[in-house]
Amino acid sequence: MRFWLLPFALLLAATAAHAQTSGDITVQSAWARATPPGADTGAVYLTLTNKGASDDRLTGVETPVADMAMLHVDRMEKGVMKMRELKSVDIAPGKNAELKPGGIHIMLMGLKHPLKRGEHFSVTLTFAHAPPITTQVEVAKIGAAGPDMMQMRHVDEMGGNGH
Ligand SMILES: [Cu+2]
Repeated sequence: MRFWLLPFALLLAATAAHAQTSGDITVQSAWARATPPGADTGAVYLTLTNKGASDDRLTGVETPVADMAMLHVDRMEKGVMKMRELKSVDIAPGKNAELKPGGIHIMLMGLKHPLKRGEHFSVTLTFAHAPPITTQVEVAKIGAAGPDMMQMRHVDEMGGNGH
């Protein structure tokens, strides 16, 4: 019994570390790309879920690793990818708001040190209604399309060969 319970408990602990709930909002899968030496900007991606019955919004982000964190969205303008600042990100009731490459992201400006693969750092998210959430961001490799774990799953689906 002991031998069966131990891995199960570890699995639960790992799962809990990657999802945080505050009020009706849950944040999970927070990750960032590693940054090359000398870069002073980075981006954080994560998924927000609203389990409540009313609208909420992500309104602000703070992190100790950068001077400033802003909400940005990528969009094409005359064939050029540009980033626009967002005041907030809507999280509709019963829905996910996914911050991911090529879309909405948390822009880190004035990085205090490069983000290294395998490291973790904290971000604090503030919302229009839910109390603030502080979560850990996992740093994936430079140019990653997703967190390291998702990356592995992706490779599996592609039949074992990467990109
Ligand atoms: Cu940006």
